[in-house]
Amino acid sequence: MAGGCRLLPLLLLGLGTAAAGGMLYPRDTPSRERKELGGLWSFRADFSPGRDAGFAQRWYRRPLRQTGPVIDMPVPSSFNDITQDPSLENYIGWVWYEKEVLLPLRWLQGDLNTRVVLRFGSAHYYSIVWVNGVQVVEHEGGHLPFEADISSIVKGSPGVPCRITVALNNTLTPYTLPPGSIQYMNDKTRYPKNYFVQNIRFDFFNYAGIHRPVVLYTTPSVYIDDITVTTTSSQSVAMVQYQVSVVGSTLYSLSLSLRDQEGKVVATGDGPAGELKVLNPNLWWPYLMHENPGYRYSLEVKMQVRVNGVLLEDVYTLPVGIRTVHVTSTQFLINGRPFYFHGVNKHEDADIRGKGLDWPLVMKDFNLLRWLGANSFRTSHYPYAEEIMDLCDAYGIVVIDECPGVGIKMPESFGNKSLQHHLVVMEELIRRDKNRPSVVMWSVANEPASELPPAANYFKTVIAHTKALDPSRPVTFVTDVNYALDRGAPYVDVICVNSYFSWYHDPGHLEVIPLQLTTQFENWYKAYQKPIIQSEYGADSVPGLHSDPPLMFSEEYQKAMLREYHSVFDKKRKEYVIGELIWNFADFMTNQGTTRVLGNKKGIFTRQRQPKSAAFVLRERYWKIANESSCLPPIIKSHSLFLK
Ligand code: BDP
Repeated sequence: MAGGCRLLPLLLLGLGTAAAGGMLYPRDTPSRERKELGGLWSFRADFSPGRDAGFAQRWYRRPLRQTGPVIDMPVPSSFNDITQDPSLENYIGWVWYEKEVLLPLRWLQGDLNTRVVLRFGSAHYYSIVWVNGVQVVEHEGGHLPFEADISSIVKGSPGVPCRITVALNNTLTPYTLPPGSIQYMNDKTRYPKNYFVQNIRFDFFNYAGIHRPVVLYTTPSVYIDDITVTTTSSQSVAMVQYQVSVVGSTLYSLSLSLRDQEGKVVATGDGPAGELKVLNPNLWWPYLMHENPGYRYSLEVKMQVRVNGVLLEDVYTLPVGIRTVHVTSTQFLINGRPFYFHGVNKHEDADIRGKGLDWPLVMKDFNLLRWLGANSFRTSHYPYAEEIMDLCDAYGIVVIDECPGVGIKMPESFGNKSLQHHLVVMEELIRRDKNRPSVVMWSVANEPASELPPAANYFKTVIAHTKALDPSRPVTFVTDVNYALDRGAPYVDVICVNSYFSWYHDPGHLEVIPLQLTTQFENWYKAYQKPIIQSEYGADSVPGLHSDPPLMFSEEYQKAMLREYHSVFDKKRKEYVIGELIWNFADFMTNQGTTRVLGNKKGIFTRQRQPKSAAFVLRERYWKIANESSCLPPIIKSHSLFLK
């Protein structure tokens, strides 16, 4: 099986451990260096019956190639689609990765003043990491970073490559996020011995592997561990509140300077907490709301400390966007101006690399988003790579940042064990993304069974915890439950509703959309008086399949469905509907099933990022909305000017 004997005790240990310390993105600064560990790693999937041979034989104690055959595996990437082996594509259990790396001597020599940290952007789903055979970190969860200070291990052997071994398990349980379950097929007349499948209640392929960059980076032994920034502003003056935590000493001094994009210092401060005053601030504006969207200052934080007579200095530079977010009963305000989400839902998904970070793909997606006139997306259904989030900050793409709370359907997934883990995941997500101006709202889940009685306390607790961690942003979760039955909605700031009229309900009947959608909005608004986002709507289309009159799965049907929805959005956005996010930006891979043709085909782009007819409909609409609602002079309303 999927390492059942080995996996479960680890998960029990891992659950509920609060996220400790900071998780600043590793950057080169005058006091820090980073070394990328991407490329080919040695790899082996543990096909032993219990999936536990790697632990029994302690594969981490020796080079992996000495314990059996290995193959080359690219990092970052999912492992599933890299080989021709179907059993690896659908593999469940422990896989092993290994990389040997030579560290620069200057990191290791002399005193212990350099700290060496090994950091994973993400690895799916449960990771254990060893360096030179010594376990350095365990982490549960597939979409958030984790790291370990490995200084004491690597300092002992300068000039010798250090061996990084990772054991990774993609098994999901009712208590993981997302949840899943292993089902044994015990009918010996129908299935071979020990046959099992992994059941999931979410609609994307459970890709696994080291999905994001692995880096080694250095800091001094006394170092800036975390920075938290929040901003308030009026037209002519903004305040940047900061908090800095330093680890390794209490006798340090801190100085801060905020520079604009020309490099001019606009404010200075000192000490671990305070406020910087910025006169005539350049605000961070969303794409298409301003001629210079995504404006970010640079906050340079400098720490100095004397250790044994030696002056140590650590410098970290954080991009800072000054903007405010407010929610009223009918509007979503960014910098005091109404913001209408005209955007998409995405996935981290592409041919061959699965969910692995891929720069050409990332850039193509941002170019398509801006071509489309999309000003926002939701990170359906898990946190995306930090590199993607950086570009949202830089280009002014507004983000609803969603945690991996997708497919929470089983009653046991609402128990205390799941809840405690969910709280930790929110801590990890907020720790990572709290300083990002593009993130305007947290989403704690997608389509949970929020009609179940325990959902009330569950979401009340998760949302309260999220707000306590970050009082500066609204919180939501995305529902597909009827307004009268949903038990989580009382606790959200914005109602996010998914509906698939004429697709999953009344398939083929486009004519029901206006009535059903209008009723949906009116019911929700009457019940809660909160603004509403249509957080998903869509229809599958097989590219190149045409039919007029429109029939399901044709490109014409997808377009016609859009138009029906849009006519209702146009009425209701004058009232309290504050956004529309198409499902989905691009076709993506799912588990195999009778309703999935090589994956989900609700993309307006194909999986290879070519436009279907619906993309042009949406593009015309998004640019029209942007032009209507923008206060920009006409000259800059041409989309090419926004492509920087
Ligand atoms: C919604 C889910 C999304 C699915 C979509 C679909 O939130 O993850 O992919 O339906 O079925 O319910 O296409």
